[in-house]
Amino acid sequence: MLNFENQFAYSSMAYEMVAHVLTLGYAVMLAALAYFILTIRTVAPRYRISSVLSVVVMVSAFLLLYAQKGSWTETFTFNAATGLYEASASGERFSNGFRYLNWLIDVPMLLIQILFVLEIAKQRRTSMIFWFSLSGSLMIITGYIGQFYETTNPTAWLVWGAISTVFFVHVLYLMHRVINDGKRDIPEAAARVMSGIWWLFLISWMLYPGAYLMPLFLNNEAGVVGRQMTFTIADITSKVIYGVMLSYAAMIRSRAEGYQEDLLQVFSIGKAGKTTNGSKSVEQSLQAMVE
Ligand code: RET
Repeated sequence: MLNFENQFAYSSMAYEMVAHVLTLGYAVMLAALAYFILTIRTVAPRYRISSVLSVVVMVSAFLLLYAQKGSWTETFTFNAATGLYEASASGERFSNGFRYLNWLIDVPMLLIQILFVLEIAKQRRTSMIFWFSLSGSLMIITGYIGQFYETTNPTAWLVWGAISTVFFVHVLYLMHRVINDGKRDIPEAAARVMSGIWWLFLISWMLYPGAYLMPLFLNNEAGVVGRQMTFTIADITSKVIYGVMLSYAAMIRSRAEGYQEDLLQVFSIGKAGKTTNGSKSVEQSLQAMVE
């Protein structure tokens, strides 16, 4: 894959900005991985699948972004004669292709995740899982093919991008409908979080086609830095902030349904002689949960 990143030589500033922004990307994924594991017990068991899916997304994104940073630093080396970072002698090329294959895992996970926090009938959930996975995957696969033509055949690049956009619009349509229907029967505060999630989703997902089209707007060093920055911002919002907001909505729903902290947590705090609510004994707390 001959992405436009391979067409330029970079000033130290541009080279380092890309290296830093890619590092930020995978560092955030690792930090968020800890967050999703540590907060899983703050939601009732029926919502935990959402946190589990966030964990899956974080692990794959961490590994991919780590590899992506390696690809950048291996592809370009400093040339003292020109004072620029240029393609290294190894012949290694920089490719965004890894990202697309990572999305193939993450996109269906992110779309399916919300179905476990909204109120939705089981049968409809199954059909939504099917359509989300199908359209989401086709959107990525067609965009992935388009990437191969980025620098060699602009028409093919744009046509595949347009085909991908058709599936993207379908995903947006499905998501809009599912959020609108699914927030009706949940507590007001959780419904408000869901409305916020819709806007976050819409804006963050639109950044990806923007990054795809970057060579059209800025076919130079600045465009390369801009594309990698856009990808990182999009990754942090569409995966991490989205996941945090979903777990928050799940927390509100859990509390509204009378869910208290997990049994094990009550027990371990109880062992130290204190209880979560300060007044009841461990036995009383456990008894209350059983009832
Ligand atoms: C492509 C190709 C050009 C047209 C469109 C695209 C959309 C990509 C999207 C990707 C979302 C990725 C996410 C990843 C999270 O891990 C494929 C760039 C419309 C929307 C959310």
